[in-house]
Amino acid sequence: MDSVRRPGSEERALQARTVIREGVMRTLCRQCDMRCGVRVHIHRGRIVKLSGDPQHPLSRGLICAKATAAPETAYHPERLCRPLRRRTEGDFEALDTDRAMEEIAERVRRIQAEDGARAVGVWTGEAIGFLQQEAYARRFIHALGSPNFFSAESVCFASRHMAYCLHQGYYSPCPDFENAAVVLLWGSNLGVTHPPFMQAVKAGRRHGARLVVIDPRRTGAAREADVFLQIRPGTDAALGLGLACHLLETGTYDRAFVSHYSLGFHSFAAYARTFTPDVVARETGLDPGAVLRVGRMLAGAGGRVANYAGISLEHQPGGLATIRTIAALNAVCGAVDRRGGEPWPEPPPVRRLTLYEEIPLEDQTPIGADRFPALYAFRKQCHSISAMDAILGKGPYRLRGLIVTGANPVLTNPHTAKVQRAFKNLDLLVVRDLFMTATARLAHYVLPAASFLERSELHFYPGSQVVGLSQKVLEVPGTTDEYTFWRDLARRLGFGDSLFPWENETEVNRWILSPTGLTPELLAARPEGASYAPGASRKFEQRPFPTPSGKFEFVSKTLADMGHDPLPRYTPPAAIARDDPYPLVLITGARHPLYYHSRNRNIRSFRRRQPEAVAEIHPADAARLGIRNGERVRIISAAGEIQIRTRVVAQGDILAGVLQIGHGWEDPNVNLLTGDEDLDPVSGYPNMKLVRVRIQKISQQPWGGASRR
Ligand SMILES: Nc1nc2c(c(=O)[nH]1)N[C@H]1C(S)=C(S)[C@@H](COP(=O)(O)OP(=O)(O)OC[C@H]3O[C@@H](n4cnc5c(=O)[nH]c(N)nc54)[C@H](O)[C@@H]3O)O[C@H]1N2
Ligand SMILES: Nc1nc2c(c(=O)[nH]1)N[C@H]1C(S)=C(S)[C@@H](COP(=O)(O)OP(=O)(O)OC[C@H]3O[C@@H](n4cnc5c(=O)[nH]c(N)nc54)[C@H](O)[C@@H]3O)O[C@H]1N2
Ligand code: SF4
Ligand SMILES: [Mo]
Repeated sequence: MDSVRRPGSEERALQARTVIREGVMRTLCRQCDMRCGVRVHIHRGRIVKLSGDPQHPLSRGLICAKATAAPETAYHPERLCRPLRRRTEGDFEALDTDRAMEEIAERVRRIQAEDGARAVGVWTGEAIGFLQQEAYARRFIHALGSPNFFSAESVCFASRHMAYCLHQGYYSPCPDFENAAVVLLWGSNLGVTHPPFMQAVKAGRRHGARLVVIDPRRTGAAREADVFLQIRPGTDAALGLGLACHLLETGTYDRAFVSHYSLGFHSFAAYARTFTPDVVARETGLDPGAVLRVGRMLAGAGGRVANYAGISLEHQPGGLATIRTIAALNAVCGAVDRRGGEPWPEPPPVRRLTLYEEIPLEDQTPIGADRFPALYAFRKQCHSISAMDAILGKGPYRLRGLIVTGANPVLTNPHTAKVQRAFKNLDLLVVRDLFMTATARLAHYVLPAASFLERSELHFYPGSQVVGLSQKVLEVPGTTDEYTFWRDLARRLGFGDSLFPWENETEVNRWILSPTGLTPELLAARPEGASYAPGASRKFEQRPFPTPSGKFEFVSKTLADMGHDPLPRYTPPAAIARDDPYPLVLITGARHPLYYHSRNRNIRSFRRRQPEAVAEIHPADAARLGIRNGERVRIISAAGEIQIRTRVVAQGDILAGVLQIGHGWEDPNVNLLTGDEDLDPVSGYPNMKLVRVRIQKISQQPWGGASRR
């Protein structure tokens, strides 16, 4: 986002209305997916600040920097408040909402008449999350008759969700950090990415838990760890199997669990036993003594082991198998559904907004489901990377229209150049956003969206099995919330009254909650949320795992039937040859505490603190290449190139041969370097963490010279 005032954004701070004029409203923060409890302080009809809500069971008063920026975002002078339509000249003109919606409906109708409903898709992003707001979009596109639902989730946690489901039939998004004896963070800097989880880890450590951090970079979490395993990128599966090997060889695994409740243990054990300390050291580059220390910690933990795998493990061509080794290690340790381990969350007994059972559309060829059937089978996600091919006419049929909301795929999807080419090839691109983003600039219509402070939605906390309801705090004329938008479009297309019958979000929430006995009014009075199910451990003793065999499956027949390896197998990262054109390994997207993907770059105080993207580089690599700290360099991959300033980090902060660059910046955009071919064979995930690159000096460019932005 740049600072040029664009049509549609107007000095509109005065028009934004708070629901109360004075006082404090308690709600849930949605600046990230944690949904901490927050207090919104309102003075003379304006939000002045957010503070933490000490009564909230997850966050307990915690609030992070990102949340404090919410008022600045809501009142931002660049915020869109009128729909925009692209003119033939290429620029945008403002129009009223009713007109914009009617034109969009007309263009959807036309594509549908010419090529069928499946030529239209929707794409949702992290900003609206992967629950209720996303479900509106799924419901809409399904009701239209198209299976083509895409979302940022298919490069986010869908892979780990699938990996765990393959073994045990559910995913445990919130390990019991607080009661664990050992916490293992695999490529996850929790203090930055999930602050309330790190708060729970710290509470656990006060009760004696030990912390192991596995990362090629010395992150904030690594600095606090009892053991920091500075692993070679892409080799975590070897470590996971090596730790399982230690438990098997020393007879310290959970024999009762594996013999009564699992399937395929012997095949897995035979394979894991080949990951001897020598093999693990060779693959991972780790000190065998440190790995042995972790093995002993696990052996003595009595199953109170909390594993948390971060996104890096998924953003690799062997990512799904890596997560599977961690799920299997969990079972070998005896951590499955136990206090201090990884609980099996009860799903809330609510109504579903999605229509997959009512309107099965498998016969409509969901995009990517032929190549990555597991992604569709487990997550009902179409493959967002294959969408580009379909738009460019290289899919099973052409995708002609796309409605994007809460996402900025031009910056966040891999292979930006292709995303741009594809989006420019669409007959209809509608983007709903708060700001004129890189993606919105390609749209035919840009619609101003309501921020999280301007809507009310349910949130389910799987760790505590509590449901909370966020409150609408602000109203910004000209914007629409997600529900209102989909309902309006559905009505214009003829299925609104039957499938979007609720008058507003409160009525949707009432319908969703109806089987629970809870109501929106009751939850509004309890900002700390209400329990929907009591917690219980070792539920597998009473009922089967929700897997095809009813057991914990070390070996997956489901995968075998799809033509994949039934065992979680380690694939070593591609070797680097002497004279390799791309001799360095680039990790992209380590999270920054102030930025959220492409968001928050227009928060002035944040921008002052971190004005641009930098390439972290090891001092030995910098010295070898003659690169100084702060020097601008060219980074080149097989997919493209960027220019960026370097940050030569301290010895030990990153492994030699490895670079790191954050994502979400428009210039330089690291996704110009990520390609879309090196995909995980099961999940279809792109490679965003083992990207092979080289660095070139920009000759004679003075340090901090003319190109400083
Ligand atoms: N502030 C902030 N918080 C966020 C986000 C944000 O953008 N900003 N995004 C949110 C979202 S959607 C997500 S998905 C999560 C992601 O949350 P996490 O998964 O916790 O992400 P990070 O810790 O930033 O990133 C990954 C770490 O993995 C390391 N790594 C890279 N390759 C490897 C490898 O091969 N093995 C191992 N062991 N480690 C490796 C990197 O060095 C980095 O430190 O964060 C969420 N929270
Ligand atoms: N290279 C690289 N790329 C990555 C990653 C990486 O690690 N490396 N991580 C990937 C991951 S895990 C994820 S989850 C994706 C995230 O990818 P996206 O979901 O595309 O991420 P955001 O940049 O958060 O896009 C959110 C957009 O929604 C807008 N927005 C904010 N609030 C609202 C709202 O309330 N309503 C609506 N309608 N819009 C709103 C914001 O202005 C922003 O433009 O990025 C992925 N991209
Ligand atoms: S961690 Fe920060 S941004 Fe995320 S919900 Fe909590 S306060 Fe909001
Ligand atoms: Mo994500």
